[in-house]
Amino acid sequence: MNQDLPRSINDKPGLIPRQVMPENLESPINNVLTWVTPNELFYTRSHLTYPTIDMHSWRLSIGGEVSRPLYFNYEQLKQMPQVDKFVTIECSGNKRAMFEPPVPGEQWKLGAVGNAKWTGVPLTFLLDQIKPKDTAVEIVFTGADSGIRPDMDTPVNFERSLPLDKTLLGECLLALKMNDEPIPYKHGFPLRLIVPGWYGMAHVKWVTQIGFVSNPFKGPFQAIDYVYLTNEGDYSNAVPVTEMKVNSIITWPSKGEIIHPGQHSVRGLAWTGKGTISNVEISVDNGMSWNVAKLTSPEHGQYTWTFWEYAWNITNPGHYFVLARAHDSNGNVQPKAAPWNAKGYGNNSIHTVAITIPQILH
Ligand SMILES: Nc1nc2c(c(=O)[nH]1)N[C@H]1C(S)=C(S)[C@@H](COP(=O)(O)O)O[C@H]1N2
Ligand SMILES: [Mo]
Repeated sequence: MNQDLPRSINDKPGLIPRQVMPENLESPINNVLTWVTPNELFYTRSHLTYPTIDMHSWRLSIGGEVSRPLYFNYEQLKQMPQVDKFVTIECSGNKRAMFEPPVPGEQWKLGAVGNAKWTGVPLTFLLDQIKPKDTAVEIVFTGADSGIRPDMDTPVNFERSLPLDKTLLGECLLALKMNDEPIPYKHGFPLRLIVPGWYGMAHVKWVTQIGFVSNPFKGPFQAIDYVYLTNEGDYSNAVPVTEMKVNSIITWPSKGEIIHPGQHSVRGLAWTGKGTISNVEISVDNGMSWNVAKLTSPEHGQYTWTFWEYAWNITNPGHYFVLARAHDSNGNVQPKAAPWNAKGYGNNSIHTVAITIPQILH
């Protein structure tokens, strides 16, 4: 291309505010070009004001329905065996802004998702030192952040439970590091739970308490939020939000891009909760025909996203719809339209990007 061609304008990198108080920031996903999301470009999702962390008195307690509670300080946790895990975390509200009809809540577009290397103590290393009573049915993880929810009068902490499922707990980490740095304050310093394969809400930040409980946990971040509701306010068929669904996004081109004829590479990311990404297909004719993309990540194991790429030779000017559709190893595939739900979770609809190939005659 030898002529002076108008350049397509993309956003400058930087987090995108979706709510100021509490702070919710979206990742500029089209401009994050690395497989590991840099900490400063990782999205932030917080329900309450940031906690005060006093490292002099800080400790992790493990108690509840146990024969004897245990306490650990930060130094003790650092001395324990450490494991690295690359884990992609997607907020279940990611792509909420694309639900039709619109739903209330943070209007996340594509960037409430990131991939990081988490380093910490395997959860079972700690749980193995505990004797839960036979009455225990779940484990509740409590974050140090607390505040008033619009729908409740008294302050609550951010708390979530996990079932006593050996396989699931065996994958979990209590992370002390994110991408080789102490976990940044906004991402849960000094300790955060990592639940590989689950949507973001399970990965409790600022963890200070782990409690075995004898009844299914019904805290507001478990029983009011993070449930799929087919009808607004009707909890009779509420289904809890757990594992991530198979999903993908096109990171290039971005929406509205002007592209000139020639050889181009459509690029993006794909991930799933359970299993691995087996295949990503791209359509450049609004879904009439599909082409297989190449998976190009340094590794594509479980729990992390994969890069994909598709070589597109553009010859004809016009308006195009570019679509990406990911499949996982459990036979799941992204739907044309994810089931609408009142709180706007789990939107894994096929991502469509409209672009223009201009006709410029010189
Ligand atoms: N203590 C605490 N943990 C939390 C939250 C929170 O508000 N408080 N938000 C959850 C949600 S909904 C998501 S998507 C992730 C976001 O993690 P990040 O801010 O590090 O991206 O943290 C989860 N853990
Ligand atoms: Mo979330």
